[in-house]
Amino acid sequence: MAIQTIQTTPVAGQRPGTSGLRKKVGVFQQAHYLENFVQCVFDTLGDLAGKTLVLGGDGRFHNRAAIQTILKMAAANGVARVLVGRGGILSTPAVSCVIRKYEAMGGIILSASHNPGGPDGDFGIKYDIGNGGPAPEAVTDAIYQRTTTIASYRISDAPDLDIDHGGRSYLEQMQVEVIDPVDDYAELMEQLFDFDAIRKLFASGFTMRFDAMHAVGGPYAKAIIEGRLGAPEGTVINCVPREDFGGGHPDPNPVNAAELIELMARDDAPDFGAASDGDADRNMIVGRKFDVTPSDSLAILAANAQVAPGYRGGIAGIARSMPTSSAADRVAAALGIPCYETPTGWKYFGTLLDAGLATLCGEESYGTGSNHVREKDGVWAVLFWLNLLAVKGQSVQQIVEEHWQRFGRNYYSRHDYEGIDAHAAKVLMDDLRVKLAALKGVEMNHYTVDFADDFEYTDPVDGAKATQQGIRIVMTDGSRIVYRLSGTGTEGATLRVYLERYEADPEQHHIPTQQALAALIAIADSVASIAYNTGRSNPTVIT
Ligand code: VG1
Ligand code: CO
Repeated sequence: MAIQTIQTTPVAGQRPGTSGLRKKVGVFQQAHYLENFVQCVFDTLGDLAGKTLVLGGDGRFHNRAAIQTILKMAAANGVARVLVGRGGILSTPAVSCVIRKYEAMGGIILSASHNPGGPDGDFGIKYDIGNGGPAPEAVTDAIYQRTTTIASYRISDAPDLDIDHGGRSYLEQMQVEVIDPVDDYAELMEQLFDFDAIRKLFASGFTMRFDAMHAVGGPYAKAIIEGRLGAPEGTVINCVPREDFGGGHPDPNPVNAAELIELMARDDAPDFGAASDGDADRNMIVGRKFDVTPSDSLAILAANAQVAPGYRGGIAGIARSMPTSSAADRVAAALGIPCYETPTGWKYFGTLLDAGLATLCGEESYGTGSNHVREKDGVWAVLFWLNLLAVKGQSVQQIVEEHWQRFGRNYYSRHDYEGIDAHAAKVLMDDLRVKLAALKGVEMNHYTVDFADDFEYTDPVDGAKATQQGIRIVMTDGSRIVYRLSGTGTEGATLRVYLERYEADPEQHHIPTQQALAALIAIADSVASIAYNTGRSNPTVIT
């Protein structure tokens, strides 16, 4: 065994997006591509002597090969110890949990999350820092800068390591410990939620279907929900992580998890339905014949946090991404706690959680989480709902409708225009920016524009600034239209249009969502000339 220094040259385009570096598998398979990026991560971290690194991924195609490469590079760069999930498997929240529990320097997660996998699909890599959260922009910027000048990387020529059996071994001087992917995480969940109450709920005949979408949430949901909580076998479906996610799109929304939605729409549907994404940090919550929007889910968990032992002492604050509906703000106001509005991406919640300013966080994109780790957490959200259902003894629909009665309903929808021409998307956003100032006071479709701007954020803890985080048009009644370009896609551009309208009157709480938002949808199209600019008359995905 020897440590090699391999000459290389910079590869263009290695700037991490909303959540890590994501590219087609074929790009990651190019010579030096992964190695360059990983070396830049190590170079940015500085002295690695004596440090522990956590390593795992969502099991998608190329995961195992990438794990071996990274192990050999970690050894060659002087990392003291790596904790790697057995089979190369660790969900994103589990990596966060393990980093925190073992006080690791950080972790590398191999995942393109909700993006499709397989040889023709996407691959991705992201770095989590010592608090267990996504590297903040200062770190990802430094990594990116380094990718533009890299000249060599270090790697051991040792043979591949056995990662399929637990236990310790050595690679060069580095200790490698293969850990059970689920145990530490399951133990943490047991501390947060009332497992006895949930066990009783299942024992009483309560039925559930959890669709793991052939992704990494499967082993966690199976071990916890069927194993520790005693739900009958078959409660968790599609629970073996597959390299291509069974050919599906592991994005738990009503469009991609159509099979679950169809099941939940039947008269004999289970009491509760849920799904998680590729790396198990997203969650979808479904009742019988009733979908819960992620924005409502955050608000409802916040309003009822005390049902769970982990939050019995109350919550300090809530944080939500800007495009997420303001349903959580109303709960925060009622609780007399702050609600923070951050740019899209979990990395912006880390400082608020570390400082104890926020306890619960959420994004409209099916992401919910808390200060138990520093990533969003799909299985956690599902267990929180189970705890809530066990304590309340009501249906999902009853819980949501009672919430609306108390706080009002924030009608909410996101329209995605996927895979549009990148230049056309840029033109659309640039044109919108030019129009913003003139929109103030303009009346359209019975709405009057209160203000329109490009969202900017200054982190209240460390003062870091983020600009151009989404264009918002806010109406005098608080209704909003937000436009953003996705930072996770790998083909062309994706335009996201977020729509929100508040309705206090319970008599008006049962309008179909797209109908309730029709006037705003029309304004969104006309102000941004979406059809004209993108050549699309309809969104590709509506959630
Ligand atoms: C999307 C979501 C964002 C989420 C991100 C990562 O980003 O909108 O809310 O944090 O995905 O989620 P974008 O830039 O495409 O809108 V995941 O589950 O891919 O880690
Ligand atoms: Co994800």
